[in-house]
Amino acid sequence: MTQPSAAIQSWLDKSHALFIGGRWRPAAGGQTLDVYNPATAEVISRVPAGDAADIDAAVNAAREAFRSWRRSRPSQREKLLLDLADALEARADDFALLETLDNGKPVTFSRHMDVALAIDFIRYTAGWATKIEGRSMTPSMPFVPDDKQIVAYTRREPIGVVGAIIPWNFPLLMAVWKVAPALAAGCSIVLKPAEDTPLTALLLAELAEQVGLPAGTLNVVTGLGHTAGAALAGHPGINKVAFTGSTPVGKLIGHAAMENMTRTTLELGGKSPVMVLADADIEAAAAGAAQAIFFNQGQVCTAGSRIYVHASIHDAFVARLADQARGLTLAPGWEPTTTLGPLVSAKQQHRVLEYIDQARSDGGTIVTGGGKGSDSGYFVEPTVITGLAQQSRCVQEEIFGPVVVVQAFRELDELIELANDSPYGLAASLWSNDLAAVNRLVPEIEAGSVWVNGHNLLDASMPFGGFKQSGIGRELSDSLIEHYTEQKSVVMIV
Ligand code: TXE
Repeated sequence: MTQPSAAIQSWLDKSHALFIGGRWRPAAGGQTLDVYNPATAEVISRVPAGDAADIDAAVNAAREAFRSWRRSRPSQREKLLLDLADALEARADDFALLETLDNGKPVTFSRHMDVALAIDFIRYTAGWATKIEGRSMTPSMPFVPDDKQIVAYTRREPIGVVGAIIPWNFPLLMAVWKVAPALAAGCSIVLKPAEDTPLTALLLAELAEQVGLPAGTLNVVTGLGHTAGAALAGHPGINKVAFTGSTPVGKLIGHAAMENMTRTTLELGGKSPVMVLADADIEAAAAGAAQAIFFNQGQVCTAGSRIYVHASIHDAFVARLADQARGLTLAPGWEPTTTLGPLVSAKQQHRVLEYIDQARSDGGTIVTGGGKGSDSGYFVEPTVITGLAQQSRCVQEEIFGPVVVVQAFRELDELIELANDSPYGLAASLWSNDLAAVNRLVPEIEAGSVWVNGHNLLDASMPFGGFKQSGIGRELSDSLIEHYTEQKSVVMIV
């Protein structure tokens, strides 16, 4: 095992604190939460269990900071974000190892996906700070004397204090997906990381302090969802809640936010179809489909968890997909050869194994996998299932683990129906070089992202979010302008 460096070990061992108003302090109630290493089920650190009193203090600190931060020069905000990205880059290896110890994911992915993408995204978003614009209009208004002029324009103003609640599957990346747009737009923010994976958010706050982000602009409160999270979502002092997590919790948050007319963006669950047409390059499609479901142990909101493959190539495809699954190396994430780590928690492992049992009792065939694959830690083997009906739970519900169901289709109309037969609509991928078929399908698929001959083709410049119960609003791209600012119409008679 790669042992954490002495510096990281002492960071893990220290008494962690909440970051509120530029100061580090214990939770008001004095409680802590244990942080587990999912590969060993051992406690590796403890963080404060913040609750409503801490959320209140953090929101007040953020409100206070917002008074001057909203007037800060855009170029200053851009520079601070670029400094934050540089500071993150300088500690990239530490962040990657912490993410692996906390979440379980293979360290190669932590370093070259999670941390690398977080750095890129902060840099991309920094540039928007100086590009927030309004429009000028030429209204025709009655009763304005002819010798007067009407000057009319719109301003984009920072929305205010943002409450961000994030999940455990990409802890650092989800933190920066909320923190960077908020800060670029001139908002202050209270961040509540997931209780399972709070570590990199705390280290990120240390970097924010180091680069000189003004006190109170970024606040981090670790704690449980139904206490700290609920207090944040329902707090009248926040102007916007940005949430990524499960659809049921997203609905609770949406209801709570609506009480105060708090603006919301919700990035929720998914059950994304992978559609393999008859002409597809079968090797590439099987390798791509394996990546689509097994990346991050399947704990990805866009995971390609339903595969629809043309009946003429179904058996050959399933054989290749199963080979891909068997070729993965299931081991602790810190080993450099690991390609599939443990799931994040005992709860998640239990949930995923229950779905596999459900597939068995629904008459499905477990082509490969189906077990834990290890007696220690929260592992689940990469699992390929066939022979299930469209209405079975494993086809309809988000499993959030390395488990994929393959079904056959014959006609494109049938494929469209099957693909859209889901409460979710986050993403979809198509594997084909038949341009006529691809262009027939793209407009029909109910999903916020459609990828062709690839999966998870995300970039900071492309809007990301869901149709249907996969959420409300978009992230990435220029969406901070819509979701982190208010629009004001100004009309003058001069
Ligand atoms: O998610 P939760 P859980 C899905 C996935 C997974 C399932 C359960 O299917 O198996 O959800 O995971 C906070 N008020 N996704 O239970 O509860 C919580 O503290 C306010 C998909 O871990 O949604 C954490 O910070 N906040 C998803 C965050 O919500 C509350 C990623 C997410 O946790 C709260 C994660 C409450 N009442 C899970 N209850 C994706 N789409 O990426 C919880 N939280």
